[in-house]
Amino acid sequence: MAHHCIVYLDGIELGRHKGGFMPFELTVHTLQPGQEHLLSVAVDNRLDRSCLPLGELVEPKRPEDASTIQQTIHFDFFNFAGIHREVQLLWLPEQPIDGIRLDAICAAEDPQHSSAGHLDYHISVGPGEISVTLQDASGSVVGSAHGATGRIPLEQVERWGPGQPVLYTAVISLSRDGQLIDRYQERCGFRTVSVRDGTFLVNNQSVYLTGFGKHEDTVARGRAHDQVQMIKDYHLLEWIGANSFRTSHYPYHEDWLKEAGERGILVIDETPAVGLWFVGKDDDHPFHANDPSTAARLSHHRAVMAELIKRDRNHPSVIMWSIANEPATWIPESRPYWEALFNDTRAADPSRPLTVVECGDHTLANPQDSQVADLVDVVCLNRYPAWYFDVGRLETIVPALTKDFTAWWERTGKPIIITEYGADTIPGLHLDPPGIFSEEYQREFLKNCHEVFDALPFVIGEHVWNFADFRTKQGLSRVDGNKKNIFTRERQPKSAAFDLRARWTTKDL
Ligand code: GCB
Repeated sequence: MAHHCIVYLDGIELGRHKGGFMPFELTVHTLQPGQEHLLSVAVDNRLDRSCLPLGELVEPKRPEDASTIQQTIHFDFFNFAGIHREVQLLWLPEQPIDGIRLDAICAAEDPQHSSAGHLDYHISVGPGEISVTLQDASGSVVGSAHGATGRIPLEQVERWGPGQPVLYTAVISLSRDGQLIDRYQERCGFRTVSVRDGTFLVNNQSVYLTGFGKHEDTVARGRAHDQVQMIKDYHLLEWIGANSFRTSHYPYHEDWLKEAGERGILVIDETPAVGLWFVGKDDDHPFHANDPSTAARLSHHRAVMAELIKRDRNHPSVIMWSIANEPATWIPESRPYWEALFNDTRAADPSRPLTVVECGDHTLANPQDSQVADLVDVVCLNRYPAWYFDVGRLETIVPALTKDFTAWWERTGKPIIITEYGADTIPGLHLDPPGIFSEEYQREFLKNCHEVFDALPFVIGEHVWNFADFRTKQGLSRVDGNKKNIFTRERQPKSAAFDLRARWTTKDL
């Protein structure tokens, strides 16, 4: 529900929720079988400085403006209003299974062979007896345990990994007085993730990430989830040879993570913390300790981070948490904000690497000033050479990026994923020599970037910005939305799609 909602039953408020992308539940005890009820959901997509993403509600400054408050946003995707995910009425037993945490543990060593492992589980539940059985990928039961918290040891586990979607199924049953009350099935996968010596390791094998930053954005549905479109997008990801994507710039519908698990696709899972940028004047930044919206936003950010981990931690596809996209990391006063979030996130999930995606302006987001460079496990950089800087000058890409990335590596010793790089491309516009906005420019742009990535061993992944054209607010630099993408909004390929497919499906990266 974007971004605030109030739920009413028969006109009486049941509850409310802030935050547009995560599910929430409300309990109702007054429904009667055979009676008609009216469930209403009121949504409000206005964003203020305490929200994520961050927005501002501004008093009109000029008499010719309408007298209503105006919404400004500091992010580059359309602020769709409405109900974007399902509203479901579930008939549940009293005190049902309320939360399932599965930690599928296996040793990092010996990735080629199956080895011993165990499933640690924790079920949040009221009174009753819990039993858990674990089935392997073929459906055979391989272990079981009783109690709300427990461990199922396994002599041999088969690993989940990129392109290797081996999933187990935990079946959790709740009984009371010998009666089955509730049952739930959750998929899980045994794999390790770590960052070591400038590499990203899955099952102790180094992985080079190929793929995209995406958006939940389609012509017919805006930001609302569409299962058919999602499957189409997965087919395109597989066709082009992408092994990963980032849920830029907010948590996606959970089906995206489930499907990634079923297909062996790796996901960088991002919060809606975008737009933490200057708001108005230079000294009006979002980290002022004496600004009440800073404290409100930090507490909301901590809450959405916790919600995200709770919802997504069981998915083996999630290999890293992205705490924010393009915040003003160079502001010294932001340090306590980041420390709080990193401490929370590491405590909640010590098993996954963490990142904050640094902004595309390398003069601001630089390794000397970044207040998160020492906190992240992987440096994630958005970069737009020969576009927002030196526009049209493709020859600047190799020297500029080489210098920039080398500085980050020398300062941090951490591997780098390029989480965004791209140039707006109008499909069907052909120019020789390659001028900006043409398909030729996009191809040359990518070729030059890839030359740098291939030459620097500490660059461990490339996510093109973006997968498919998407709607944004109107502005002089946006012609019918953002066009930096490899597919059109209707999911037809631009010329560069074939270059990427050749690179990602044949090259040993
Ligand atoms: C960025 C942002 C992304 C924008 C992109 C662009 O750095 O992270 O949300 O869409 O630049 O195209 O300007």
